[in-house]
Amino acid sequence: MTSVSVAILQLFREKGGFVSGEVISRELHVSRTAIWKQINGLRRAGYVIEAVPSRGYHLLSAPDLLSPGEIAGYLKAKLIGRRLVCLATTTSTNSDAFRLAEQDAVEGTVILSDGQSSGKGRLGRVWSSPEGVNLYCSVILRPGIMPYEAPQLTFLSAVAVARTIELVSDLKPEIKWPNDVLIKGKKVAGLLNEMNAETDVINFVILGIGVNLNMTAEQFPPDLRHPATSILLESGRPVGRARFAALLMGELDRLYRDFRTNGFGPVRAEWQQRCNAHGRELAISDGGADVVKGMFAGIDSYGALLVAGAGGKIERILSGDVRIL
Ligand code: BT5
Repeated sequence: MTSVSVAILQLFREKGGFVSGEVISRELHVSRTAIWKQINGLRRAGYVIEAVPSRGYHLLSAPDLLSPGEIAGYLKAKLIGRRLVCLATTTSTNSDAFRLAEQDAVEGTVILSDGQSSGKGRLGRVWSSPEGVNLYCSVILRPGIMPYEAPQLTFLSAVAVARTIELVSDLKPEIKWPNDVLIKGKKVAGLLNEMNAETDVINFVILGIGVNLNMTAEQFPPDLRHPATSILLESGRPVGRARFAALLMGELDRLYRDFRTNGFGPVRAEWQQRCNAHGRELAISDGGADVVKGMFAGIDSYGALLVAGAGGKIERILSGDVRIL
């Protein structure tokens, strides 16, 4: 999509209703003939645009495309999304982001793809990524923090995803330690953060975010580790992918800029509020019998789950299966 078409779409969204050729021409410094050509290009890409001689152009509907033009129309973020790379397909947006970050891509670059052929979960697991229905994106950050503080950014992305789900639906998402977002106990989003670091400096962090937006029941693989769902399945209404992507970038932007000024405190507080274990008793097992039991006591700055055992002794949990009793 050309930069003029992107700007025309932005004008349609800003002004609403009919926008005259004269206004477009004046604001974008392009001729009326050039506008006509761009409008026809947009129509070929699936946009339905009405043209009435005395009134101008009117955007009636937009395809559910994950294109820079569609996303830019909704995007208000300053840092996150200042460069957008939208792909029709790829192996994994995290791998693409890693490569771009190694080539000095600016902080805030976001890579999105319509589908992924080898979407990555944690520990070598696979993230199911059918085309055209969900959000798969990776954000490049260059935070001035120590490598051991990097898990803080995973918590930040979980809060951003939960906030965005609330913006587009009436659903009440919950966060499950360490990195899942759930709706009614079923996984709707997964986060995979990767980094390139030396002993005491982070070169960059990749926030990998997968959210099941419009996936149907048949599109889920049968052998998932935990029950899974999508926003469509839970709310009964499809979600515009570009709008969701832009709103998510907006929340990431707000949280990240606050994080850089005020540190991890605000993110930690909101994460703890939104955690499904908030105020609950937990049992943690290492695959076999329960090893620790106690009340949820939050998370620490290294990403550990804190559990208050009998007598108030705080245990730090770094891995394991967490059950709510
Ligand atoms: C995660 O791993 O939850 C991290 C997923 C991160 C995906 C994003 S998409 C954009 C970016 N690019 C990438 O290549 N990755 C990131 P984990 O906690 O290990 O969960 C993986 C497990 O969840 C799998 O083993 C399945 O059982 C299950 N699963 C796979 N696909 C799923 C889906 N679409 N929805 C819910 N569960 C799924």
